[in-house]
Amino acid sequence: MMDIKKRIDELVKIINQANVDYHTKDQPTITDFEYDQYLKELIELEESYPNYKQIDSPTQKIGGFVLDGFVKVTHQVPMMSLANVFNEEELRNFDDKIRKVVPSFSYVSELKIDGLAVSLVYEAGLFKRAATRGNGVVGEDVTENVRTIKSLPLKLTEPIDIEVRGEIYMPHKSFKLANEERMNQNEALFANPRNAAAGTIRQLDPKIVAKRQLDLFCYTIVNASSYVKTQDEALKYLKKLGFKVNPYHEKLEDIDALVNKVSVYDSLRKTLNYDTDGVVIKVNEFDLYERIGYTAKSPKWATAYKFQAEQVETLLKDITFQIGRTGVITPVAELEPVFVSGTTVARATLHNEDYILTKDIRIGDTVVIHKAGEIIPEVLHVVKEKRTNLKPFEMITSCPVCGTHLERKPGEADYYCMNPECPGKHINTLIHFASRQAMDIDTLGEKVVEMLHELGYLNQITDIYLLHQYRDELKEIPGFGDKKVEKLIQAIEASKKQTLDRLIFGLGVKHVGAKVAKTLIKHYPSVNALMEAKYEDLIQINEIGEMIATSIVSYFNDDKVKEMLRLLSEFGLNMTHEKEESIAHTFNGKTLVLTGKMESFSREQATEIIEKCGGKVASSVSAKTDYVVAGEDAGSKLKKANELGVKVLDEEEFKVMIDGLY
Ligand code: 0OX
Repeated sequence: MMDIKKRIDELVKIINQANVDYHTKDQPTITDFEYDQYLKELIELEESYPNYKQIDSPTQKIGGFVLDGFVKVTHQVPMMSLANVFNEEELRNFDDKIRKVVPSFSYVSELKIDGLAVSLVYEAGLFKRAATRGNGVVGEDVTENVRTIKSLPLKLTEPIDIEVRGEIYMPHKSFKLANEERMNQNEALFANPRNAAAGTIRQLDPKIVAKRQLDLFCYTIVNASSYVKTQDEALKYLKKLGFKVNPYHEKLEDIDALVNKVSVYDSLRKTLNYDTDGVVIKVNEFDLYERIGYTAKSPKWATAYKFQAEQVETLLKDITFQIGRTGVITPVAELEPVFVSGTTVARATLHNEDYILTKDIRIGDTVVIHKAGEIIPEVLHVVKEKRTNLKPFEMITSCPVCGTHLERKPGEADYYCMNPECPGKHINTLIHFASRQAMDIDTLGEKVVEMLHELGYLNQITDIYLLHQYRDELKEIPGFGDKKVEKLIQAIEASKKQTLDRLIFGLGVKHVGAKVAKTLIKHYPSVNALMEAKYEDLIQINEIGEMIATSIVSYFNDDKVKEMLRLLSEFGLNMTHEKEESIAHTFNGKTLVLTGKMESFSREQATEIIEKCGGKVASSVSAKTDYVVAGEDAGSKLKKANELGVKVLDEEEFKVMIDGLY
């Protein structure tokens, strides 16, 4: 037993150090593979020996239980915000005011991170609580979410009581991934990394937060003068304690030094993998703070010099309208192409009618554009002096594709084409239906769908399953040919066997992403059952709220949808979900643990097969385990199985037992 405790201690040390090297210092010391192996071993040991779980165990960063809501927290010391200055004159004014009160002092400049402020409480060096700023006096307890941030130290290098503040942000890479996922889940995209970080920190499921890869820079010690004398020392001390401190800060003798530096900070922006929106300047000496004083909201000894976001002027040639899969109509600015923040931009979103009217954007205007979050092109405002067009924008009233009258729902900013037959919708519906996460018809990608749509072969989902009738014609299309058409038809045929959740997700029901589809089929194991689903029953399901339930009921109640599903069933698509218990198999009701590498199956495939047989796959071996399936290089789990006398199956034995199921 002592050995196990020692190993757990050792693993905690190794992984915590690896986290510091990778996430705080940006200098990885072990490979991702080694990291995963250590973490896996630690998770297993902690599951088997929960008494030995360390208080600063890195397994806490995976995200624990789902929360009911966020508890309010009153900050011991209010969280102040920063006043802003936008040019050199305002910056010098800020400096003048201070010099009137205190004659001699220095400054510290810090890169301003564009995220959301958070306060972190440590007791005896251990992470206890994290809270958002809220209104500055009362924030929300987001401890469990912040705990998942890899660079957050759970244990400081000194056993002190301390409250620290910093900025949570979402790196560009995580932002891109988060938006890709939202796109796949049929959800509205985050406008910029700050919104994404704020939205993520308010997630009730810390596991989702862990996946989103937020990060954190710390910059303030509350009651700092009890620890150090200057901000410069505070930053050094924070670093020493184990916090991640942004490297771009320095001590400056006077305001001229900062004026000379602003452009350096500004040009850094393009090279960083996170958003910054300015430079923060703070008086360095803490003993001067009381004398310089505070306004109601912010200290007078600090200010933020805000960068001008890179903005360029260009001509708005036209406003076109894009129709989404759900029928939502999005106005798009067609621009004279310009170079901004690293790429040429020719189109930018105009969001919705209200956005255009509020900013009074008109076709022919010279507009100023930027990239929100350095990524998404956006029209900021119009250069009114250059206006020649006197005709204000008018939202279209009918669908640009099918001509149906558009509807704006009460309380929503968007217009919708409600015609379920609208081909404009269908092309997106078709692309989505065939996509990897849905029916996975890999030869039916976006370009092929577009082409077949243009040629009149594909207008709605059911047309996909009629394509084989046009085999010979399709082979004549330039770029298609024999092989490609045969492959396409085979892939379409194979898709008929896809699981029900993929079909449901593929239909593109508003608010029904891949995850919701998986949940749905557990409760409604057939398309017919779903068509009968009642709103009152749907909202009883965890994960399904009023919005999703309403959307499901209204989708399946449509006669056209019913007819489409009837046809799909007639074509031979799988319309049911086999409940696991229905198969009588040796693994039915049994718990299996997978370890090592199998030649013929990936972990996911093996899990799927076991679940099909009615079995369950657990991550660690215990007395409750019925079988351990051991592939090549099986490690500690195999050892444990042998110690506990759990039946071990090698790959061959496993194959025999699942004969016919793979
Ligand atoms: C930042 C940042 C924000 C201390 C007292 C008022 C503001 N976003 O990077 N705030 C502060 O300082 C607090 N420093 C920063 N670097």
